[in-house]
Amino acid sequence: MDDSNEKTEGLNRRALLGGTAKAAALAGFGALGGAAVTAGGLVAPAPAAAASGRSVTEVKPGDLDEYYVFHSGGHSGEIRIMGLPSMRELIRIPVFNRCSATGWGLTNESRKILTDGLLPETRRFLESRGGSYLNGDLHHPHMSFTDGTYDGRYIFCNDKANTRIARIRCDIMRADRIIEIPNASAIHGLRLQKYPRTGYIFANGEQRVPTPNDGKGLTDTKRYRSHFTAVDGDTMKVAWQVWVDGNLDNTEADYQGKYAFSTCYNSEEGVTLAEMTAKEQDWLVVFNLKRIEEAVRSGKAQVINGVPVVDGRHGSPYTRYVPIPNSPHGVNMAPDGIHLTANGKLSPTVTVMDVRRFDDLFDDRIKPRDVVVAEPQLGLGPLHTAYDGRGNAYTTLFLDSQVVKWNIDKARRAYTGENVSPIVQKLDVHYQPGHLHSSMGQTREADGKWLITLNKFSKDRFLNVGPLKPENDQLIDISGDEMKLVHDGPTFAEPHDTLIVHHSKVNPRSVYDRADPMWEDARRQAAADGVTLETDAKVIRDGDKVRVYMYSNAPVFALDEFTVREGDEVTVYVTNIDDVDDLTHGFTLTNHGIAMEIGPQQTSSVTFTADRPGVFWYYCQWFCHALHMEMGGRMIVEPKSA
Ligand code: CUK
Ligand code: CUA
Repeated sequence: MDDSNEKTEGLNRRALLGGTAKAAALAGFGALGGAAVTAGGLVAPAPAAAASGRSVTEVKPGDLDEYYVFHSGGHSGEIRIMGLPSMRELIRIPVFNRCSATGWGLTNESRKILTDGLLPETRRFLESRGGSYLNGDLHHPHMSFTDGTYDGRYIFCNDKANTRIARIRCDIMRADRIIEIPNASAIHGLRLQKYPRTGYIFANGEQRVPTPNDGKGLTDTKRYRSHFTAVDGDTMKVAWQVWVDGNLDNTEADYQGKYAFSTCYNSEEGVTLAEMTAKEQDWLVVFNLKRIEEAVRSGKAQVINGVPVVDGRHGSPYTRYVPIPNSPHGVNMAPDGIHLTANGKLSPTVTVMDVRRFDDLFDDRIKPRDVVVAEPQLGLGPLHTAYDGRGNAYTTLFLDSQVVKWNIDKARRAYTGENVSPIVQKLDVHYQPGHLHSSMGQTREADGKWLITLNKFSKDRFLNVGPLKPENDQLIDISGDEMKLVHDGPTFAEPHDTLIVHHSKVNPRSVYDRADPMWEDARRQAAADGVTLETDAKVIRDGDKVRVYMYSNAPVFALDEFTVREGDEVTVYVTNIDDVDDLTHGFTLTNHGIAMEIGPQQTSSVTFTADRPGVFWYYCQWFCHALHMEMGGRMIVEPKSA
């Protein structure tokens, strides 16, 4: 497609649509598959205009990628790590899901992480359901910051499905703490304090529910509240919550450590789609961190379910509401530390605010809309914006199936009446993009090299694999004046957001530290049993509880058999004493639904009831040695009557 035509025509068409944009958008959301064609009026997209000749995405065999990509797994509940520019998937991090390969959700160590942070009533609810949730909906992974850029300590992410937040240690790429957020419902937007450090994790409870949600006043929607939550990232405890008007969507933080921001839809506070979209304007809520902290410190917050909650609805000193057209979705801070964009979703506009004006707004020297410095019309269905650090912004247009590159300064000038178009280029993507992310783009070190758009539909871009199609994550080279589409990347359900982190920021271990806190319980139990995890192979009987300790050293388990009695509760501890890069063992117990990874220098354990007499082999499922197939042993279960 000819971009230069698209540039001029695009704008006119959009201007023409202006008043009916919302109707078109809503119609489009109702018929997603054809939305690009019907709502946008576009002709069929041109084939991928990949870089002609040389491939900029090629990473030669044996060479390493320049960036880590931490890719959300959406309702698969996991995170994937990819390399960029190759877009190769490198590994997966199980978080809210169960994992057949690693035993996440099955081992005692992972179950502890999955259950420890649940609220008491949730634990009761899950008791008859295996003790922990099986699913999660992971939208937003973000790396911890120090001084406005990534520090490689942690990745934090949300679970919209079950109102949780997880912290992942970047040294081992495993979650070490998962907490359920009280009072709130459906944690959606999640961002981190950028300055001076993380600090807070800001999390939006998207759904409005009665507070407390205790079965009283069920249909009295006036009692329904959305909760904005700040969690202390060091302790993983909820620091405070704020009630707001409307439904909280996405969130963001500034580079000064003063404010957090959330987009809200449903300013109508309706409960049906028609009610929720009735008004032409919703808002961005600005949270004044100092004032909220001060209120909590001086006891002005009410404590609900153990959490200090302040009322930040209209008129409170803690918040300000900036009207934004219409049902805004993404909110993105520019690396210049000045500009903040709220993306209109049902409005073809992106609203640009100058965060330096928020002090005046809180002191009531200016009106809420006075913080707005630009509001360019970009196209249909703007959802998220990324930045290149050179003054340009890139916004996904969900309904138009495009990314639009635009210039912030020109948008500001146009807003003051100057006759200048901020739009630099529009590029077709395939199809219906949600999030997009630029390399280091959510830090003050944005380097303007790469952009990934996370497209919700792939349709005809890949071999047909049946009714459920992959998503399509497209890589765009933004290093030049023009955006160039260079790679199509199929992914399984469903990346909502991603992080592009320069490899220099991340430095994981290759073998575990024997002192790792992850298997603290195993260490304590072994000490009580007089067992040394690294050197002992022992079976300890304790009533009808049996603890089996063994270590593994390619290609053998230290125990090639152990005997228990039918009905025993058996815990198997395996310590991998191999101290070699990439030498992971596994422990799979046949016909017991048990499998777990044991990384080099790691201890893993699993507990089950040996409820059938017989001989059951266990084996190592991680190919580790020329004699890997022989690495196994027998569990002998004697019948009760014998
Ligand atoms: S949300 Cu999915 S496209 Cu959950 Cu960040 Cu915008
Ligand atoms: Cu150990 Cu395969």
